Amino acid sequence: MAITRSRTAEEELLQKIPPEEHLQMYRSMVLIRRFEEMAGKMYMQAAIGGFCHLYIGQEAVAVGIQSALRPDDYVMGTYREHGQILAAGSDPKAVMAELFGKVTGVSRGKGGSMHLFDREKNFMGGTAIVGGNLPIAAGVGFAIKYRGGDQVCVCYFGDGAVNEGAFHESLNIAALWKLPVLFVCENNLYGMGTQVTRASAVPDLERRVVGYGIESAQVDGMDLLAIRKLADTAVQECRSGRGPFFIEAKTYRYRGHSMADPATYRTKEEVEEWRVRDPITRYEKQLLGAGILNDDDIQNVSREVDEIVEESVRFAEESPLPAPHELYTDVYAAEI
Ligand SMILES: Cc1ncc(C[n+]2csc(CCOP(=O)(O)OP(=O)(O)O)c2C)c(N)n1
Repeated sequence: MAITRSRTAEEELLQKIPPEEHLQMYRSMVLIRRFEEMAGKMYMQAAIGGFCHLYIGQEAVAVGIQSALRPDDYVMGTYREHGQILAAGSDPKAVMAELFGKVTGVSRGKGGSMHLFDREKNFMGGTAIVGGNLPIAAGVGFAIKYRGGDQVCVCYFGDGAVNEGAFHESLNIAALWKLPVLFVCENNLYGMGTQVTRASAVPDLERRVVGYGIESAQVDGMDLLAIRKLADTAVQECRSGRGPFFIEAKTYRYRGHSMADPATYRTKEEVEEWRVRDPITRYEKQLLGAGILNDDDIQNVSREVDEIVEESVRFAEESPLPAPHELYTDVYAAEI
């Protein structure tokens, strides 16, 4: 399926989705953007240690996909998962506290940026291993099927993961056993500093899944409404028991691979070209144009989100570090 977008389809969707849902999706994207900008700032002040991979530029993907899910569906994240877990509805305070390594964090301060978990939101974790989350997602899909449920497991990964063995093993078994897994490849064009054209023999990543007989589609990853539309279809496919679905979302990260990356492997012009297509600005214009939001609504969201982010930092700063004895808790499923 090629990338498709038409004016009328866009207008139809703008009208079809209730205004309060539009507001929620818009707020979610702005929250992720501001949260990530703050995380970057906190990292530079050494309040956050270790690695830190920001999601800025990719907000429409997680928010669009999440908007098509039910609360009992599952999500498997990557190490670029701050945006993915916030889209899933986790408390920004607990996410920021985790980045600070505090005991009030979503992983009680033991996971950090790359290992955010939230059992309550069925967010099954970030993973530091490229492609390492795909077999786990297949396992979650198997568990859903084994228990006779109709939930779906979304699995996010980057263009780099497509060249890992785990990708192929997971897609094969998911297709063979018709597991309800929605594979979402966030193709942001780079795996660290390597352009996808230098890493993948077939850079048109959607074609890489043809051999597994999996339904697939590409989508403009900077277009929230297009993602939402495709996600509705894809989630329905998975939920109906017809097996997995693969989405390639063509997106872009504005910042370097991690906070340690000055991103000298690409030009400023390239970054600017993508910024012109910014997913938040684009959606904002669509909502204003359709009269769904007005300037006051936009300002209210901005103020509200800034307060949430400020509060999350305050909460993280004031929270204690895990006590030394916590080294021995939550290590095994049962205490030993
Ligand atoms: C199995 C494995 N190999 C290598 C690495 C080092 N590594 C971390 S991120 C990354 C790039 C992955 O890029 P991509 O999958 O496109 O995701 P993105 O960072 O663009 O979101 C690499 C090679 C790793 N963490 N795991």
